[in-house]
This record gives sequence, C-alpha cells and structure tokens, in this order.
Amino acid sequence: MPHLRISAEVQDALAHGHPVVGLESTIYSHLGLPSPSNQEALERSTAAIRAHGAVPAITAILDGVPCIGLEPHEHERILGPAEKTSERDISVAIARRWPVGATTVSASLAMCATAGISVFATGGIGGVHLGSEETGDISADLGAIALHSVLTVCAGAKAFLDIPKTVEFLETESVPVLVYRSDEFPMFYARSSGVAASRRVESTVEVAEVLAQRIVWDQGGVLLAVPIPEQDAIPAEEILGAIESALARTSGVQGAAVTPLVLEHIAEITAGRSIPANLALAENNASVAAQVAVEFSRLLG
Ligand code: PSU
Ligand code: MN
Repeated sequence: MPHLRISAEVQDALAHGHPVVGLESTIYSHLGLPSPSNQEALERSTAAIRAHGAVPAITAILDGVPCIGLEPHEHERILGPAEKTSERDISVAIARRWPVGATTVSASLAMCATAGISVFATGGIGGVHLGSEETGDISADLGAIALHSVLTVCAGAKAFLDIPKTVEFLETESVPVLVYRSDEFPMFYARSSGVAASRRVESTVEVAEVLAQRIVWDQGGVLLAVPIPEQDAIPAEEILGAIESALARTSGVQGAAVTPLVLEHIAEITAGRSIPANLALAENNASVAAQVAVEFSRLLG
C-alpha cells in the first residue's frame, strides 16, 4: 500500500469500524474560498460531522506527505496559498515535496479509497464545462467518482458547468446518481436545475444500502446530490446572470485556473452572497454525509 499519514483519531475510528467522513482541502484553501470564510467553512463542516458522531478526515499533501486527518495546528497550512492537487498530481506532489497540496475531489477520493474511507463530502464536484466541445474541459472528478469505491456527497456540480452534460457523463461512466429528497439534480447555489434526477432517495439509510451494494459488486463510487437548504439558496435567475458575467470576464482562461477565478468573480458580482450560500451547502453536505457514514457503519457492524 502506498504511504499515507493517517491521523491517530482517524486510524482508531477505522480500526473500530466507527463512521469517518473524508473532506477535500481545495475548498478551504485560497483556491476555493476567500479568508476568513474558508476557515469558517472548515470549522462548520467538521463540527457538523462530529455532531452526528462521525470523525472528519481532511485530506492534503503536507511537505510531500499525503495526509488524512489533520491536527488542529495544521489547519492554517491549508487555509493559505496552496497548489491545486488533482488525482494526477498526487505522485508529482509527493516526489517534488510540495509544501502544501490542496486536494480536489479526485485526489481526495483516491486517498480515501486507499485508506478505507467510504464516505466523502464536498461542496460541488467538477464536471463538464460549458463549451467543452471546443476546450475538452471535463473534470477528473467524474472519472475518479466512477473509479473509487467511495460515496461523494455534494450540492451538485460547480454552478458554472454544463449540468445536463455532467449528468450525462456520469451515466456514461456508470455512476449511480442519487438525489436527496428532490426530483431534480441540484444546481449548487440553487435547488433546481431543470435536469431530472435519476434516483430520488428519502433517507440516509437508503444511501448507505446502495453504497454497500456498490462495494459488494466492486463497481466504483456513488454520487449523492443534496440540494442547498431552502433558506440559503440563491434564486436561479439571479445566479445564472452572475455566472454569465463571470464567464464573460474569464473567457481567455483555461485549465486548472478556471475554477478559482470564476468563483472569485461570482462572489464579486453577487456582492458576496455566493459565499454564505457556499458555506451553508458545504456544512449541510457534511451533515448528510456523516448521517450516511453512521448508517453505513451500522450496516457493516
Ligand atoms: N466547486 C466549487 N469550488 C471549488 C471546487 C469545486 O464550488 O473550489 C474545486 C473542488 O476541489 C473540485 C475542483 O474537485 O474544484 C475541480 O476542479 P477542476 O474542474 O479543475 O477539475
Ligand atoms: Mn478542468
């Protein structure tokens, strides 16, 4: 097995079959959220996981060491400048001893799978970008969700992606897409996207049962999309306008730099409203993920 530094708390939980929820670190770095909202996101998400009796396990690469479960004094390292680390970058980050590699969904899933963590929570996954016919920009997150036997809990894909194509790609990759208590695939800041959900689920027990079967059949991951809580949502018309302007401003930008820049512009255009919505959905996803992890460990125990 490749070398991973797993914190004592996470190791202990895994050894006893207690619930653990993996978390990425890109969202907490300057690439995902501005300071001090990034620290608030980290605190609220980890607290929500603990409130349900599960152990949070943040993934990151620190001084070239892939880490699962950070000590409190290490949090500030991922809150600052960091190198975006997707699954393909893990080997580079280790070999070149990157000081701080902030893991994306794909890198986190690879690390969770290696450590034996079955439930992971994020804000929004990467997906198929608008105009992908021209640019070919499809996030490695989608392939990683298909490959690794881990549940990903999200509030949909990043808001400025091509949602119908992202859902279509997940079908092509044979990923079960579950939607929590809604008939539509959610659109991150907004609860609906107009894209029909493939499988609606009502309870976290159902999700745990699907995940268990997926693992028995050794078929890879599961995606659970949870709509943002009603009181925190931004109306679709408003957010679509902001996204359109943000994309127009960043039309020359390509590759890994796209997401951080577009998110920054969306925050500016919505006069900061996108940020509290982002924090609320990340916390809500962490909370639902913890409840699934609890049910999942009951099923196995
Ligand atoms: N969604 C957001 N903010 C983010 C991301 C997603 O609203 O910062 C990050 C996640 O870490 C995700 C990554 O895994 O962007 C995907 O990047 P790309 O599209 O370059 O694969
Ligand atoms: Mn990309």
